[in-house]
Amino acid sequence: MHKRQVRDDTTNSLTSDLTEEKRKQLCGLLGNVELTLLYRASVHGYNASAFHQRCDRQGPTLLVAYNHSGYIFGGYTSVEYAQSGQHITDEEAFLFSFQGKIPVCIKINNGHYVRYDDAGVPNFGQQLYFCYNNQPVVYNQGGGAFTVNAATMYGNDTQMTECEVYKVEQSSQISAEEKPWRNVLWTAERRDELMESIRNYKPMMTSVNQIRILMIGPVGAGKSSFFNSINSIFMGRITSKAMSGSAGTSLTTQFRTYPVKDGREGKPLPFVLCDTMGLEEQSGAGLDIEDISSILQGHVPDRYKFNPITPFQPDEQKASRPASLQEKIHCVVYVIDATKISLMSDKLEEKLAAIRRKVNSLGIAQIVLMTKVDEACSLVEEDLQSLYVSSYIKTKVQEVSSRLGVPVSCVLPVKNYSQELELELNCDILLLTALQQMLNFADDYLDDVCHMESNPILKSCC
Ligand SMILES: Nc1nc2c(ncn2[C@@H]2O[C@H](COP(=O)(O)OP(=O)(O)O)[C@@H](O)[C@H]2O)c(=O)[nH]1
Ligand SMILES: [Mg+2]
Repeated sequence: MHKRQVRDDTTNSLTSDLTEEKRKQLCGLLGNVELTLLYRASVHGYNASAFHQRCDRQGPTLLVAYNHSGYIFGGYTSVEYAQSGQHITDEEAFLFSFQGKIPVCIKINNGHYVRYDDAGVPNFGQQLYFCYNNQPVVYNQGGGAFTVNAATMYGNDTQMTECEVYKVEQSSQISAEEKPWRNVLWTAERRDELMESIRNYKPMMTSVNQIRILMIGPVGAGKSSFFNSINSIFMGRITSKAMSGSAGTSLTTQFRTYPVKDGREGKPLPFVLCDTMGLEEQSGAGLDIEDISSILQGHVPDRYKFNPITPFQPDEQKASRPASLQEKIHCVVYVIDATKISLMSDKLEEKLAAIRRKVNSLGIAQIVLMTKVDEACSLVEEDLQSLYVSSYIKTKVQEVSSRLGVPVSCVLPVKNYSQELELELNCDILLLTALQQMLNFADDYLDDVCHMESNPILKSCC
């Protein structure tokens, strides 16, 4: 199904400068939408009246500008142009610019109007004007509505080669790939096989009896829910041991290590899920990079209560002795909400990048757990088995992979148990596949440690 979604609304053909890839990425910022090209300045004219003739009363629109330096940038407004003579409030408005291959979003600042709805040329926040003076020019007047940097947004090059406006509509049909982009066996046998292989898993070093998996991610991403979900699968019923919820700031403030038992009276399983306080954007709030470093190296005890003001102070005696390999983290899982990827702030992205550098330097395995795939795509909400035919989920996986700098193959989409009262086969399969992959990755890490370790005792155990 390779339907071109950029439709022409005129009888004479109107072609778009937007490549298929960029169009998909821009759609990704807006949800499951279709774009229809309404106006192309080089064809219809760079003047305000040409713009209004074609773009007024068309509902939400996306403006895409191109300049001589090769920048592609613009903005979205969910409120239609109508020359109403009103100040327009639009909390959904944003500016974007492709930085490298990725579109970066700048949301409108609180308490600012997106524009004064008059007969003038298109502008965002009465700050960034397109077709300024009815010329192929972009003009940044400055102001508080958007935090714009003209250098990063369009390379300070104000000469546009094109300016396009697209009508944005919710897609009536959900785009699906013909062939799944990952193969999953959605059978009860597969679930049992995964459970069995996790039960029987043995870390490849005898000095480690349980793999320690650290979950890191913003508040509300679904860290606690992932533990609850895995625990539920092995308990055979829905459980909620780790407190989960949707509170704005971090509900989990303790470092908790959660072992999972194989059933009520069962043996402990060969992994421990470590749940942390959420990552908050601001420094001095939420989990700090120093805290994470201490956790990674095995210095933070279970139930340690984080203090967002001061990072973890290791007990001097203990810190002088390196923690054993069993106490360290063997796999880091970045838990990211699929519905929030495009809106991830630069600050959070930077914080994650700093953590990733730390984790890389220690050689620890890393995985992205992309949660809430059900909320992200209605196709998936209806039927979880559509996950790997959903084009939208595919673009989200690609986006999170490039924003976090991890390979696509390390991004594992899941749906956690959230409101369910009973276990569900498809949910189980995705969750167990993710867990199995974490154990595989941890094995790779231990294998590396084994090779690097000059200690003959450790060597002998491999
Ligand atoms: N629909 C849906 N909701 C989820 C999923 N994962 C988590 N949630 C919900 O998101 C909210 C925050 O989850 P929580 O696990 O507390 O996030 P944490 O802050 O990362 O520990 C809770 O209300 C969960 O029920 C998911 O995969 N799908
Ligand atoms: Mg939590």
